[in-house]
Amino acid sequence: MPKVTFIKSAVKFSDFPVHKLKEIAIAGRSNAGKSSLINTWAGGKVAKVSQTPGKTRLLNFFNMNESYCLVDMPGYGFASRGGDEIKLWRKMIENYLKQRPQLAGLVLLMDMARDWAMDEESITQFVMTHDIPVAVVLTKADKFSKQDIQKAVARIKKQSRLEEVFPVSSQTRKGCDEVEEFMFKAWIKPQ
Ligand SMILES: Nc1nc2c(ncn2[C@@H]2O[C@H](COP(=O)(O)OP(=O)(O)OP(=O)(O)O)[C@@H](O)[C@H]2O)c(=O)[nH]1
Ligand SMILES: [Mg+2]
Repeated sequence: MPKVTFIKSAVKFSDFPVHKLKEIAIAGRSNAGKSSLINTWAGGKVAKVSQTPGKTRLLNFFNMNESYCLVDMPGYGFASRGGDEIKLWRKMIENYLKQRPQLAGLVLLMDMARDWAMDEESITQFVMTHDIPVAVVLTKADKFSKQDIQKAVARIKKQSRLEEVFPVSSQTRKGCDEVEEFMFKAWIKPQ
């Protein structure tokens, strides 16, 4: 089990942790299961799982195995926050990208029940323009049969045109270690 420890929360560059570790951003719609996945990797509660989704407006930095850093990003996509939300989110990512050359990859989480949508497409395009690789993690797999999980993976691969699509359940831990292994091997290890 990876050793995950909370470093700090930050909004602006001056508050970001000072380190040379590579960083991997964990992004996705509110309620997608970002914090839950981090807690599953940790084997305990290090990230806040929101009762009221979409409350987190901060970047939360976590140390992963003393070897790299995970950044839990604020969720996007709550209608109540209006159409400008994705723009604000984009602006925050843009600032983060400009100021964090150590960003090594983006893990985009989405509920397996959902289809790839404009928000996911827009973030992926934006990040890939900056040469940051993207992998998709389909969450809450415990709610689906094996066959439906396979179908969902194929559907999202087709819709997103991305190759790396992983099904996970933070409830059963299934698939979570595979994602961790992928991130490390593909994005961290080759320095
Ligand atoms: N069944 C099931 N529920 C899950 C799973 N992962 C997360 N959830 C539930 O989904 C809800 C949202 O989880 P969070 O981890 O807080 O989601 P988040 O993406 O961090 O949300 P924000 O911080 O609001 O952006 C919680 O009620 C979790 O218990 C999973 O693998 N299976
Ligand atoms: Mg969260």
